[in-house]
Amino acid sequence: MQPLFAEHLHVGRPNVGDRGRFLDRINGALDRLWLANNGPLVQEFEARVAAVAQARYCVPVANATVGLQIAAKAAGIGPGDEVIVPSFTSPATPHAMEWIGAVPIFADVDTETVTLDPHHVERLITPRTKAIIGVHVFGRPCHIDELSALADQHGLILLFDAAQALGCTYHGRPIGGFGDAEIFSFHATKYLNSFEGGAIVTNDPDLAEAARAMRNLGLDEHREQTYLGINGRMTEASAAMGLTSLESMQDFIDVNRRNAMLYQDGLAGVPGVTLRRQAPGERANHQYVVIETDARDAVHDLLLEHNVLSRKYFYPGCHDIEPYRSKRARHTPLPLPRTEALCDRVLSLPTGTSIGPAEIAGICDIIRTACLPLRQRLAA
Ligand code: T4K
Repeated sequence: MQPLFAEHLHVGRPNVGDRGRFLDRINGALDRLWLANNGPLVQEFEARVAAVAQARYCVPVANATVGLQIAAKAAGIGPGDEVIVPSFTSPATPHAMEWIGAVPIFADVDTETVTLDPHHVERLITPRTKAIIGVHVFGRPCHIDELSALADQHGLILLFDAAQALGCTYHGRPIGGFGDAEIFSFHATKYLNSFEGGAIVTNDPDLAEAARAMRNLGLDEHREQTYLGINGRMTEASAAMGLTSLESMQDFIDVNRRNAMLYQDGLAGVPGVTLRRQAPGERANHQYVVIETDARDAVHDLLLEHNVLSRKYFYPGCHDIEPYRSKRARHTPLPLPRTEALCDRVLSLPTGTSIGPAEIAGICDIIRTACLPLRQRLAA
């Protein structure tokens, strides 16, 4: 069979902004001989991200995983503390907690937003619970009001894994200013990338100060060793890319939005396929185009035959991966029926600036074929 596409199409193809601006920044760093340790580009990036998020403080870090670890420690989460997280997320979310000795406890999601179901979270709260981490999955904001009320009522820390949600809003306010802190990712596969990178954003001065020191081996601004630290520093090269990406942020979002609409039209009427929607009335970054279908594996495999590398984000659920699967009774005290159903049905499709109308039309045709009843498919 001749594949429809000669080259691989990827879900996470990086968006690249103005190369000239990026190279100028890199040259500046080389001229200054300042490449790491909170250099001027990192500081500029910090200010820009804080402005986008409308948060008082931003602490750029090497990636969102280490950002989650640092934010959790800075907020006061420690060994043995139970932290309620969704299972429907990147392994980065629970792994970051497990690495600092905390105990991820998996909660179910609701099917509309695929983010933490606050009712389920409430049932999981015990005297050992220290925190809740909501994840704005595919950029769709969590039930922030309900989770905030729960956190207040039970005296819990509330963090948001906002790795996928830069540029999205909740009740019209940018993601980044909610809970005790939120954590962004600028990994190459995110629509706004800094090669690798992340940022902790918060309105809490103490948390910001602790996080700033912790990312630098625990050294505070006076070079006093005040905290247990780690190397979570962002480099100047990453900040150069991040700043350049920020200048094209709206262009990237516009392309993503156009692509999402093309997929919506192209998949209309395909039996058994639904496209995940963004929150009504909110601004979205549209960086993930996600379908749900019972024929997920057939769709995935046929796309692969045509060189389209779709991604099963998130499959399996984190409660079903090690080290959590072996200690299911500890990490998953309640069944997660909605997560399990979702994990078997979701598929992320290529989008971003390397994907255009022709690619999307082809991908939609392949999906339509994969969803035909077998007899019609063989005849197609
Ligand atoms: N929380 C959430 C909710 C997250 O989604 C993530 C990351 C994190 C926390 C942690 O953030 P970081 O610590 O990474 O900052 C990818 C990304 O590696 C990961 O960052 C992301 N979530 C996750 C959803 O997706 P993989 O294993 O699927 O990525 P990979 O390397 O297979 O790349 C995906 C596709 O992109 C491939 O087809 C190849 C293509 N690609 C990739 C890279 C890196 C390119 O074309 N160019 C590239 O430079 O996890």
